[in-house]
Amino acid sequence: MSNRTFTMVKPDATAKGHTGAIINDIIAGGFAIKAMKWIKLTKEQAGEFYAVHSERPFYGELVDFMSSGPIVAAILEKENAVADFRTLIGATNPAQAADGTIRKKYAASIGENAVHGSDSDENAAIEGDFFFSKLERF
Ligand code: FUP
Repeated sequence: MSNRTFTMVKPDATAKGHTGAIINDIIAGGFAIKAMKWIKLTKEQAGEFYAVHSERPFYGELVDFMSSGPIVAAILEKENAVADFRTLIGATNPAQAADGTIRKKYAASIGENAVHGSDSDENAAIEGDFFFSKLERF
Protein backbone atom coordinates (compact mmCIF):
# COMPACT_ATOMS: atom_id res chain seq x y z
CA MET A 1 0.00 0.00 0.00
CA SER A 2 1.39 3.37 -1.06
CA ASN A 3 0.57 6.65 0.65
CA ARG A 4 0.41 8.74 -2.51
CA THR A 5 -2.12 9.30 -5.26
CA PHE A 6 -2.45 11.61 -8.25
CA THR A 7 -5.38 13.89 -9.11
CA MET A 8 -6.51 16.41 -11.68
CA VAL A 9 -9.21 19.03 -11.32
CA LYS A 10 -10.64 18.67 -14.84
CA PRO A 11 -11.50 21.44 -17.35
CA ASP A 12 -15.25 21.41 -16.55
CA ALA A 13 -14.55 22.14 -12.89
CA THR A 14 -11.90 24.81 -13.48
CA ALA A 15 -14.21 26.54 -16.01
CA LYS A 16 -17.12 26.59 -13.55
CA GLY A 17 -14.99 28.10 -10.78
CA HIS A 18 -14.96 24.99 -8.58
CA THR A 19 -11.16 24.75 -8.30
CA GLY A 20 -10.88 26.31 -4.84
CA ALA A 21 -13.82 24.37 -3.38
CA ILE A 22 -12.47 21.07 -4.69
CA ILE A 23 -8.96 21.68 -3.35
CA ASN A 24 -10.55 22.64 -0.03
CA ASP A 25 -12.51 19.35 0.04
CA ILE A 26 -9.32 17.44 -0.74
CA ILE A 27 -7.43 19.07 2.14
CA ALA A 28 -10.42 18.68 4.47
CA GLY A 29 -10.41 15.00 3.50
CA GLY A 30 -6.99 14.64 5.10
CA PHE A 31 -4.78 14.78 2.01
CA ALA A 32 -1.52 16.74 2.00
CA ILE A 33 -0.40 18.39 -1.24
CA LYS A 34 3.03 17.15 -2.33
CA ALA A 35 3.05 18.76 -5.81
CA MET A 36 0.62 20.99 -7.70
CA LYS A 37 0.38 22.85 -10.99
CA TRP A 38 -2.11 24.79 -13.15
CA ILE A 39 -1.58 23.62 -16.71
CA LYS A 40 -3.38 23.16 -20.04
CA LEU A 41 -2.66 19.91 -21.86
CA THR A 42 -2.25 19.73 -25.61
CA LYS A 43 -4.35 17.12 -27.42
CA GLU A 44 -1.20 15.06 -27.85
CA GLN A 45 -0.40 15.17 -24.14
CA ALA A 46 -3.99 14.30 -23.16
CA GLY A 47 -3.89 11.42 -25.63
CA GLU A 48 -0.69 10.12 -24.11
CA PHE A 49 -2.00 10.42 -20.55
CA TYR A 50 -5.14 8.43 -21.45
CA ALA A 51 -3.42 6.02 -23.86
CA VAL A 52 -4.74 3.10 -21.77
CA HIS A 53 -8.24 4.06 -22.99
CA SER A 54 -7.26 4.45 -26.68
CA GLU A 55 -9.46 1.55 -27.83
CA ARG A 56 -12.54 2.75 -25.91
CA PRO A 57 -15.37 4.48 -27.84
CA PHE A 58 -15.13 7.61 -25.68
CA TYR A 59 -11.37 8.13 -26.19
CA GLY A 60 -11.68 10.93 -28.78
CA GLU A 61 -14.16 12.88 -26.68
CA LEU A 62 -12.06 12.32 -23.58
CA VAL A 63 -8.91 13.67 -25.24
CA ASP A 64 -10.79 16.68 -26.68
CA PHE A 65 -12.33 17.45 -23.30
CA MET A 66 -9.14 17.04 -21.28
CA SER A 67 -7.28 19.43 -23.62
CA SER A 68 -10.15 21.96 -23.78
CA GLY A 69 -9.09 24.12 -20.84
CA PRO A 70 -6.77 24.39 -17.87
CA ILE A 71 -6.54 21.72 -15.21
CA VAL A 72 -4.92 21.47 -11.80
CA ALA A 73 -2.63 18.45 -11.47
CA ALA A 74 -1.48 17.35 -8.03
CA ILE A 75 0.24 14.61 -6.07
CA LEU A 76 -1.48 13.93 -2.75
CA GLU A 77 -0.35 12.11 0.38
CA LYS A 78 -2.38 10.27 2.97
CA GLU A 79 -2.37 6.80 4.47
CA ASN A 80 -4.20 4.48 1.99
CA ALA A 81 -4.24 7.40 -0.48
CA VAL A 82 -5.48 5.70 -3.66
CA ALA A 83 -8.53 4.01 -2.13
CA ASP A 84 -9.41 6.86 0.23
CA PHE A 85 -9.22 9.40 -2.58
CA ARG A 86 -11.54 7.36 -4.80
CA THR A 87 -14.00 7.27 -1.89
CA LEU A 88 -13.73 11.06 -1.53
CA ILE A 89 -14.42 11.71 -5.24
CA GLY A 90 -17.18 9.11 -5.72
CA ALA A 91 -18.20 6.97 -8.69
CA THR A 92 -17.02 7.79 -12.24
CA ASN A 93 -20.63 8.60 -13.18
CA PRO A 94 -21.76 11.46 -10.90
CA ALA A 95 -25.34 10.17 -11.09
CA GLN A 96 -24.10 7.13 -9.15
CA ALA A 97 -21.74 9.01 -6.84
CA ALA A 98 -22.52 9.00 -3.12
CA ASP A 99 -23.86 12.16 -1.45
CA GLY A 100 -21.12 14.49 -0.30
CA THR A 101 -18.52 13.21 -2.77
CA ILE A 102 -16.69 15.66 -5.01
CA ARG A 103 -18.21 14.26 -8.19
CA LYS A 104 -21.72 14.34 -6.69
CA LYS A 105 -21.25 17.99 -5.76
CA TYR A 106 -19.41 19.32 -8.80
CA ALA A 107 -19.65 16.94 -11.79
CA ALA A 108 -22.21 17.10 -14.60
CA SER A 109 -21.73 13.80 -16.44
CA ILE A 110 -19.59 10.67 -16.76
CA GLY A 111 -17.47 12.41 -19.39
CA GLU A 112 -17.11 15.73 -17.60
CA ASN A 113 -16.70 14.44 -14.08
CA ALA A 114 -14.76 17.23 -12.33
CA VAL A 115 -11.81 15.22 -11.00
CA HIS A 116 -9.44 12.37 -11.74
CA GLY A 117 -8.14 9.95 -9.14
CA SER A 118 -5.55 7.22 -9.78
CA ASP A 119 -6.92 3.67 -9.68
CA SER A 120 -3.80 1.93 -8.32
CA ASP A 121 -0.49 2.65 -6.59
CA GLU A 122 1.32 1.79 -9.81
CA ASN A 123 -0.74 4.23 -11.88
CA ALA A 124 -0.44 6.91 -9.20
CA ALA A 125 3.34 6.79 -9.61
CA ILE A 126 3.17 6.76 -13.43
CA GLU A 127 0.68 9.64 -13.53
CA GLY A 128 2.60 11.75 -11.01
CA ASP A 129 5.78 11.23 -13.05
CA PHE A 130 3.92 12.35 -16.19
CA PHE A 131 3.41 15.83 -14.73
CA PHE A 132 6.11 16.43 -12.11
CA SER A 133 9.89 16.33 -11.95
CA LYS A 134 11.75 15.53 -8.73
CA LEU A 135 12.29 19.26 -8.22
CA GLU A 136 8.53 19.92 -8.19
CA ARG A 137 7.47 17.62 -5.35
CA PHE A 138 7.95 18.22 -1.64
P1 FUP B 1 -12.15 6.86 -13.21
O1 FUP B 1 -11.06 5.93 -12.81
O2 FUP B 1 -13.27 6.95 -12.22
O3 FUP B 1 -11.64 8.24 -13.61
O4 FUP B 1 -12.83 6.27 -14.52
P2 FUP B 1 -12.22 5.48 -15.79
O5 FUP B 1 -10.76 5.23 -15.63
O6 FUP B 1 -13.14 4.35 -16.04
O7 FUP B 1 -12.43 6.54 -16.96
C1 FUP B 1 -11.52 7.58 -17.19
C2 FUP B 1 -12.24 8.73 -17.78
O8 FUP B 1 -12.84 8.37 -19.02
C3 FUP B 1 -13.39 9.24 -16.93
F1 FUP B 1 -13.00 10.07 -15.98
C4 FUP B 1 -14.29 9.89 -17.95
C5 FUP B 1 -14.06 9.07 -19.19
N1 FUP B 1 -15.17 8.11 -19.42
C6 FUP B 1 -16.14 8.45 -20.32
O9 FUP B 1 -16.11 9.55 -20.89
N2 FUP B 1 -17.14 7.55 -20.56
C7 FUP B 1 -17.20 6.34 -19.94
O10 FUP B 1 -18.13 5.57 -20.22
C8 FUP B 1 -16.20 6.00 -19.02
C9 FUP B 1 -15.20 6.91 -18.78
